[in-house]
Amino acid sequence: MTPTEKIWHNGRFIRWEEAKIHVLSHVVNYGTSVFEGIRCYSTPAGPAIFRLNEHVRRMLNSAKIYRMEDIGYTAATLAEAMKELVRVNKMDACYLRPIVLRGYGEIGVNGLKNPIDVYIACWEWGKYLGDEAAAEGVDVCVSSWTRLAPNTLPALAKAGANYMNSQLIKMEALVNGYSEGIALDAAGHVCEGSGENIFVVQDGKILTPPLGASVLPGITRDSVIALAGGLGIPVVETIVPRELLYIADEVFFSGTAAEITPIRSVDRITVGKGRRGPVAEQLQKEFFGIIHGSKPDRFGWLSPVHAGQTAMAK
Ligand code: PPE
Repeated sequence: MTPTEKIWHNGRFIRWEEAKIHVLSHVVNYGTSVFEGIRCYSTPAGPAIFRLNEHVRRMLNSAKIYRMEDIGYTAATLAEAMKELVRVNKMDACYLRPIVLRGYGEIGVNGLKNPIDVYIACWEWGKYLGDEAAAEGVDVCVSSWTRLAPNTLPALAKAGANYMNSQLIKMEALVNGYSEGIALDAAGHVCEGSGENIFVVQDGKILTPPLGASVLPGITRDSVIALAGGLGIPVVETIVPRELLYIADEVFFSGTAAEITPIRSVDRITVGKGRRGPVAEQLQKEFFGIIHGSKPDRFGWLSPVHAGQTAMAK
């Protein structure tokens, strides 16, 4: 990671190096954080943040689930802060990481009396699953770890602590020579990757596990569903059995970091033709077209960073 100049902290900009917290902060000891991952893309009309308002809303929802009802900043303030951060750091394309955490004060499990701190950082982040992944597809495994069971850690919240489970999935996959792991939910059905939602294509239909199957309500997932609708490809949110991964025509991931990444094998079983399939390719074309400004932003997904910057491709 290459540092940028500034980080937003509780309403003001501080130097990257200054963004430090005490070791006895609640978040360090008990994992008390909720966060987002957002991409800002370079378009011919200037930098634009992808689905900014949806990400801010999800972060506030995550905070609410953890009884952080009032984090001290409105959705509008946070959205504006993110645009300002991109401007202040003179970035064109970057990844934004807003994080809300319980800071230093009391010690003990109850965090309600600890101060809430809000930070937003940004930096340049390249391809999440490797440079060739979008075109070639990745080799993944089904994890031996189960995703968060219902009513344990709430999956609709994007909380730091959830990523302890993600880390187990990811490390196991990497150590065994895969790019990523797919976790099953507590009932043994397909859930999601360590940092991606998952889609299966069969007979011209797209299937994806429903909210409630312990998946994160992915914003790229939502975008894929919208794009598929536009292409006339039916999407069904339904239980996906593990073995469907092996016999599907196509399987692919979606996520802010991973964007749309085809999966070419699962557990060393070739998926479809063992390379990016036509549905993933069509969806990528639509997705990359919009984010790079070569196709009209017909869903209003891009928030321009600079004032007066309007002309996305029409
Ligand atoms: N599931 C999980 C568990 C997840 O972490 C992500 C995003 C998604 C689904 C996709 O959600 P969305 O980004 O809203 O489409 N993972 C983020 C974290 C990556 C990281 O390693 O850090 C991301 O893609 O930014």
